[in-house]
This record gives sequence, structure tokens and C-alpha cells, in this order.
Amino acid sequence: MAMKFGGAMVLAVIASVMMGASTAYPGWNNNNGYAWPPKQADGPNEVPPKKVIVGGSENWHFGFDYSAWAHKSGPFYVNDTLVFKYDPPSDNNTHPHSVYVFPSFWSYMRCDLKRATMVANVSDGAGDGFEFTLSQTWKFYFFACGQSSGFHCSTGKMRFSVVSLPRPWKWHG
Ligand SMILES: [Cu+2]
Repeated sequence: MAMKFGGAMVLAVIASVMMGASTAYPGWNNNNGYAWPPKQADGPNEVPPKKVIVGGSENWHFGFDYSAWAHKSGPFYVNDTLVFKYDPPSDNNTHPHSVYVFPSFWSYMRCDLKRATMVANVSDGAGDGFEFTLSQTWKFYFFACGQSSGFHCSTGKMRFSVVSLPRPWKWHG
């Protein structure tokens, strides 16, 4: 009799814990004004996008190791912006640069510019530079300079890849 009573007590405790759990989180089904993540002012916010100058103070030039730079400068998140700064062609700049995006890892590895898309011409890096926003989540972006038929890409090391991670969240701004 005592054992039976104890069994009922255990069941009652389990039942009340389960009910407590279900009423403590009324918002999971989002039918009554609750949502996750919460949108109120003191909730978590997305870390704001950043602008990063490719190469830092080196800007975009022949012979700098941009692959190593990208490795050190990451991670990058969707909606971050890369800024390519380089001088336009002129009398004292006869070897200008550009920015191309490859469609695949293999075309990137081979510096196969025939398959690449020019996103900035030799003049677009002037002034504040050419801005490229990583607009898609979980995308591998493969960048290179497209000048001299791939010579800047291969020998000049003017290439790097980044992956655009989902934006992180943090508490308070
Ligand atoms: Cu170049």
C-alpha cells in the first residue's frame, strides 16, 4: 500500500514537471505573440556588418599574400563588405588591377579568368575603393585580380577566398 502510494506520488511529480515545462515556454509555437529570438530592445541583436579593406594598409597590389591576409582577417559574415582599393591607370601606373569572381574552386585554383566574372574594372578601385558585399549566406567567394591573363592572380598572389557565415548574435548593442 505504501509502495503504491509512492508510485502515484512519483507520477504526480512527473506530470506536474511536464505541465510546468509546457506552460513555462508558451511561445514556442508562436501562436500568442511570442517569438524566438525575441525582438524586444533588450534581446539579442545581430552584430552589425563591417567594412574590411582588402589587404588592410597594403590595399590591392601585386605580390602581397591575400590568401594569408584573408585567413588572418576572417571570419567574414553575410552582409559584410570587402573594399578593394587600387589606383586607376595613369602615366605612372601602367600596371593597374581589377577584381574578378570565379564560379568555382577549380577555376580559382587555376586562375582561369575565362570562367570568371569581372566585378570591378581597372578604374573602380580609385578613391574610397570598390565595395563588394557578401550578400549570400554560406557561399564561398573566390576573388582575384584579372590583369595580365592571370599573372597577377597566380604569380602576383592577388587571389583569396572567403566564406560568408551567418551573422552572429550578441546581447545588447
Ligand atoms: Cu592586379
